[in-house]
Amino acid sequence: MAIIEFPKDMKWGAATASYQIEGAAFEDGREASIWDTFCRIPGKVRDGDNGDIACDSYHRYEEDIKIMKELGIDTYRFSVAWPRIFPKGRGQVNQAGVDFYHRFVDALLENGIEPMCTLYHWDLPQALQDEGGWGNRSTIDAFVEYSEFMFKEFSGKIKNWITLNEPWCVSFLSNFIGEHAPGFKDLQLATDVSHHLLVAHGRSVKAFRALGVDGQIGYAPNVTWKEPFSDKQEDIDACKREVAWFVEWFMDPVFKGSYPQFMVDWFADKGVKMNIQDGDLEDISQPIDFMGINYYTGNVARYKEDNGLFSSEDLDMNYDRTDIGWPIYPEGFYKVLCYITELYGEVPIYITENGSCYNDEPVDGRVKDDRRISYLKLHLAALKRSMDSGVNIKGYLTWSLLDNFEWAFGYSMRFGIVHVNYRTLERTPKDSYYWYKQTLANGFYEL
Ligand code: JSK
Repeated sequence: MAIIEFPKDMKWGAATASYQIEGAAFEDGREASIWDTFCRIPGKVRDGDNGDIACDSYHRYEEDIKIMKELGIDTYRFSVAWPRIFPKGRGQVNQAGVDFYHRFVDALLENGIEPMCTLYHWDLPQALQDEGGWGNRSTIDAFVEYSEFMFKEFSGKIKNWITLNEPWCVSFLSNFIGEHAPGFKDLQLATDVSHHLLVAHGRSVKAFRALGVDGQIGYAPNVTWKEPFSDKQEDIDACKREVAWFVEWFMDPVFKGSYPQFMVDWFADKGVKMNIQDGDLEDISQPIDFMGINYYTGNVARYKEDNGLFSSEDLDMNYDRTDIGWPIYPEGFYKVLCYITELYGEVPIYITENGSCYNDEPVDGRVKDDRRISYLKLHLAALKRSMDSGVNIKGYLTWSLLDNFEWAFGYSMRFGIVHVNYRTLERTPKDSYYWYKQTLANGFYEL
């Protein structure tokens, strides 16, 4: 037994994203995003689920905010649906969509909850995809137009901004692995998308500075950790590539103004060419105020000739897995945070997502999700250990406030600390919700 205690000024919160919770998919002038389209392609999303209704938070946000207030969080991370603001991606603003986010943000502020706004959490307007989406540099300009509009409109209300959520998922998972919208399997396209996303991020940060917005801005890459199975150089190198796909690929350009050469070479060997224009890396490497880090899982891995993109394989170490099948690996959380700090210095970090999938259902009105509590305890202990090692953690936001639409898994995978009944839309706080509430109130917990 040990007491894990956090600094008094640490920020605590919970996170969600527009397409995963809002519903009201075609209300008040919102038009299609790439996820509306993708969900309608047979076989792409489990059980043919889609975000048409989701948690109906578009209509039930007052109830959701009551739940947050009762939980005692400082910060709520949500995302804005770009196609509610610009239904065609650029040009004509949809005032009804803008009004919704004003009502919502005002309600958060009235309840003493600090909004943290993600501008891009995967719901690209379909109209932009029709012109090539993130594969086309014109989407960069559309994103800057959208983000500038949001900065001006919500300046003074929203002080915490995140340009992009999980650029690895937006590029490689969506355009190379093909599991997420738009669902392509093209490594060149995915690499181009990764670069265009970073340029869009950098130019959005530039616009934020030029407008003199009062607040802080960052982005939220998802990371993992691969621990070498042995001290053989080939195992170490394989793990280094796997980690760099998430870390150095998306952070070196921002913090150092260059791509990691060993990865550029590796991709070149796969026939990938870097399509970088003059000024791109200067735009990308704008100073940011904080970095959001999303961490769920990691593993032990080793070299395996010609296996996958990086000649590596994950090992089955018999670690416990969450219900989505991801190994529980809190040590990787500690290691990757230390690694990031070693590479880029003591950049302020918010954990913008960390949490687990367990599909426990209510029994007599109670959800006994002690496995989620255990996951949280282990990861918060690793987080605390990283802070003791010099990682500059400012806050921790759990994924997710609510069970919600888990992308290609549809509604079958539940990450919430609050259960949602998708038939009645009833919310039931789980045991983990009460554990989190107590931990926030105390500033410590017993491991
Ligand atoms: C959860 C990562 C944002 C928020 C949450 C999914 C994810 C993922 C999901 C990787 C992945 C699949 C599948 C196969 C092989 C790669 C959401 N986060 N979430 N975060 N990350 N092989 N590699 N070595 O819902 O909206 O990969 O990948």
